[in-house]
Amino acid sequence: MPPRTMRGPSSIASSISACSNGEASVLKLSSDILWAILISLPPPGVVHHDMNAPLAHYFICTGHNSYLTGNQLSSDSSVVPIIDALKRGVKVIELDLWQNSGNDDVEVRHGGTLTRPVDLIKCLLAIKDNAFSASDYPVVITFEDHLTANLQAKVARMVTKTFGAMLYRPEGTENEKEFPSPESLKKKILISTKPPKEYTEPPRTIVKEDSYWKKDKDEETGNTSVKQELEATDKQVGLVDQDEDEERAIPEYRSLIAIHAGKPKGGLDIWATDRNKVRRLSLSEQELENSARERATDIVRFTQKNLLRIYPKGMRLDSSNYDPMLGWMHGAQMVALNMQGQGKYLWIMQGMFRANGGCGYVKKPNFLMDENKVFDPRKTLTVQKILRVKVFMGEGWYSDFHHTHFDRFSPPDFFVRVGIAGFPADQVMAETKAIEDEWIPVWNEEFDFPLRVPELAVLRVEAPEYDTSGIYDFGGQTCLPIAELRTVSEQFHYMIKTETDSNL
Ligand SMILES: [Ca+2]
Ligand SMILES: [Ca+2]
Repeated sequence: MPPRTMRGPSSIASSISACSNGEASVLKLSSDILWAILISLPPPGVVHHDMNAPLAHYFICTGHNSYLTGNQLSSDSSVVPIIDALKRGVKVIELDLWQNSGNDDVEVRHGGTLTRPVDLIKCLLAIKDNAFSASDYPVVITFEDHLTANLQAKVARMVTKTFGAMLYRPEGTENEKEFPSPESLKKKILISTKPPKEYTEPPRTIVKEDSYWKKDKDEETGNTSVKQELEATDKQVGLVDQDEDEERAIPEYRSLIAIHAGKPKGGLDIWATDRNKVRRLSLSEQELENSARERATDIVRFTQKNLLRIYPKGMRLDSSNYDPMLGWMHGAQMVALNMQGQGKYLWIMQGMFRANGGCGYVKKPNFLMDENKVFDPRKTLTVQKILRVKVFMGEGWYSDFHHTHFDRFSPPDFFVRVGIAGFPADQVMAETKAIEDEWIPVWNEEFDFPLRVPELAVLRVEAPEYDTSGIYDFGGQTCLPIAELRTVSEQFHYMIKTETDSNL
């Protein structure tokens, strides 16, 4: 999606393409403060969290419908967004598997929509080649599988052949008491999906595609399709050797699954934990919101051992996003955002995953892992820290943008929005005054942000360009994980390098 420009013929994208590294430094502080920030933010690539805890102890950078190039209804499927995501540190890739029109191969597409497919094998090869470009820590592929047993067998062979020794298969028992650590899974690929046994009785046949809205509701329950499968048996003609292949297919496919997904059956509580096995549960943002009202501590307890994935609700056809904080503050490891979108929630996610060297895994704060005193996100908390941010000056626009990009007849009028994304009580945005007609504005304003949960807080900085019309040009933004910033003096100072390849 090209960046939305507020007005004027020249886009931010074209301004950016003139920059050698694809981003521009548009806000800079003086050289002594530059030094301060260099020692206070660990450099990219330096992993400094303990990586030996089970996977459930980490927030994992997660994409939703990773294969879509644009909106959720009619855009193309392609390996390009998968490769981009992996290069940006996404470590959980979602693929929706469907049979192709010839019923003999597997393709990846957004079922029930007009999105065009891409072959599964291409996706697998793209993942294989790019899985570890951001870090060596493991990549999880979540399959949303709408396949017949024959095709599941085909997927099993394809996955095994493509990844070979890279594929992590749990040893011994199928069910693990806890997940392995990212450290022990370096350079490994993990498959996560529902085990086929749960929904192969009655025999699995061609499944009618759920409509997108229906799918959203039933996506992860695994029991959707049984009724529909029965209804669709008349479409079964053309499948060969169903029974024999099916028997072979199930163990083959099942043995691929490193992380079992699904909801407990038989009316059991979805948040029930089992001492002897761990699993992955997947909920829409809406389902999480609803459940969090009554079950907040149960969710936090669940996520101490099990994995929770949150996905955007079905109404987000434009690939927009939701606030990832709700998931994170309940311990959800895989908060899946549409990576092809834009906007503040994606920026916040990018800010969060700048932590820990940008390796795609951020250790959850200790308070979320305390089994004795389970954290209750609904409780009123006291302020732990006050973050003081001084917005000093900005520089770099003059060389990075055309001189009439912002205002046609005068230099630009930048102001800065600065604030906090995080725990609801910590969320706030403040603004500096606009400095009129200055390419190198000096604001020199200070802001104090009281933080109740500094561990989850992300500093947001945006630099809009003011206009009397009320429609502001985008001048740059950045988000930084506050947990990674160390105090270097009585005051916090930031040299802020913002990115101008996004829109407000
Ligand atoms: Ca102006
Ligand atoms: Ca202006």
